[in-house]
Amino acid sequence: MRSHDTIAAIATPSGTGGVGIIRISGPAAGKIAHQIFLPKRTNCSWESHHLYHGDIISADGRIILDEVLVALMLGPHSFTGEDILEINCHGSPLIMQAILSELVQSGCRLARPGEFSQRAFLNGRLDLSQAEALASLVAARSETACAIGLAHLKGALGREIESLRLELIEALALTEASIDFTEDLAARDTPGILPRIDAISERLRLLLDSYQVAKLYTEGLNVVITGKPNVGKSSLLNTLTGKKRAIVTDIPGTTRDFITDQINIRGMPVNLADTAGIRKPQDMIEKAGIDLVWENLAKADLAIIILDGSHPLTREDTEIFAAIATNNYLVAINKTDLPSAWEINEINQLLPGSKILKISAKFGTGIDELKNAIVDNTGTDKKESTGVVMITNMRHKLALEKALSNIQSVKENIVAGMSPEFPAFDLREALDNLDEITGKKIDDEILDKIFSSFCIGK
Ligand SMILES: Nc1nc2c(ncn2[C@@H]2O[C@H](COP(=O)(O)OP(=O)(O)O)[C@@H](O)[C@H]2O)c(=O)[nH]1
Ligand SMILES: [Mg+2]
Repeated sequence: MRSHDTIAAIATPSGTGGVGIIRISGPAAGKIAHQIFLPKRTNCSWESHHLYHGDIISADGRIILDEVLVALMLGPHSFTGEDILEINCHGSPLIMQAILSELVQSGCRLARPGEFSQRAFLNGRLDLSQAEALASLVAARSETACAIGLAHLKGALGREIESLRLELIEALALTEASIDFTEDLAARDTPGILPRIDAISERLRLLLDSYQVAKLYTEGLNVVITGKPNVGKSSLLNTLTGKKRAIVTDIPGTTRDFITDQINIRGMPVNLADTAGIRKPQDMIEKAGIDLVWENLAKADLAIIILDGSHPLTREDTEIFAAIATNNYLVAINKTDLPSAWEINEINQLLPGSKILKISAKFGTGIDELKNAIVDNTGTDKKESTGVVMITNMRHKLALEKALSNIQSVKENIVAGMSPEFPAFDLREALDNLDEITGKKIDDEILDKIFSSFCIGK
């Protein structure tokens, strides 16, 4: 694809910084470079992918806008596949805006969000899964999310999809061969077809399974700290985050709002929420706070039930056990720095098989064990080590689910003794669904929607 217009955008975040980068891509990039850049040395040869030192000057040549380093990267060997000019100027928003205005005066159009990546995709420099990986890499909130984004950018997902495509094409070729040469033949008579189909569906399933785990590393694990008033929920939030995030007092019912913060445990972002203590509410505000707890508990990946080890258990504690028993939870007995008022086996019967930890939120004891238990509870370490390519993107998940359902109908039709046209049809559908992931076959409207969620300048 050749674009007719040349686009420009500030690629670095808004605000002040040491350096700011402005990107220009399109057919006029070279001409604009000559117009606005005055090299320090007279013999500037404008070799591709070389940095040159000089000034950016206004169109009339009278004002120096900044002293910069510029590089011209000639297509097709550039990020977008087009000619690109990159200006490294000083990171002042005023300077960057002035240069951008000058570029617009010289004929550039302001780039839309994601337009550089969209051009890279349309020029075959990246497949769609790689372009999307760029956006998730930029937005990643944990080391693992970065690693997954980088692996996809390097083509890991694209290669897995390509290899699945080849398997599908082979299965389709075998099936179609029987349509062409034999009449009244059932698809199940195609040699070796069923084991192939089973292998494909197993690989699709593995990719789909990776979504839950990868989602934890990209979006984080949602943990709600719950329990009756005064057991130390807010103290635990503060100890886990290392900040005075929530107010701690010995007055029951201090926390009324839903207070959230994020920490990182063994590379996993954990979204923590401190909540109002659950009891019979004493006023409207407390009731609203407690209603919010129930709402959020229903959505949480994990609840931490806090109990006060220094006071006897009460009906409020056991009511929480009863209400939460269907959730995924851990029990933390707090205030273990004080003499204990009850024995663990009192709750073993009420919450059989649950993981119970002893902590002191006030003095930080048992906190590392609790952090480990939070991540162990997700069971991710085991799955991570299987070395499967992981998917993190909802669009990819939906496409893979559709492909898996196509493959399931292929199998059902083969087993039911249908003629080969039926599985051939579903195999083609499965191919189309996989092609949506890499963008081999995709609607322009969907493409525009995908790229419009990217940052400007990417
Ligand atoms: N001794 C002791 N006191 C604690 C501990 N954790 C919290 N507290 C005290 O218990 C009271 C209630 O704590 P808070 O965190 O506000 O409880 P919440 O109502 O569950 O949020 C405060 O006086 C805290 O200082 C602990 O581990 N040991
Ligand atoms: Mg509190």
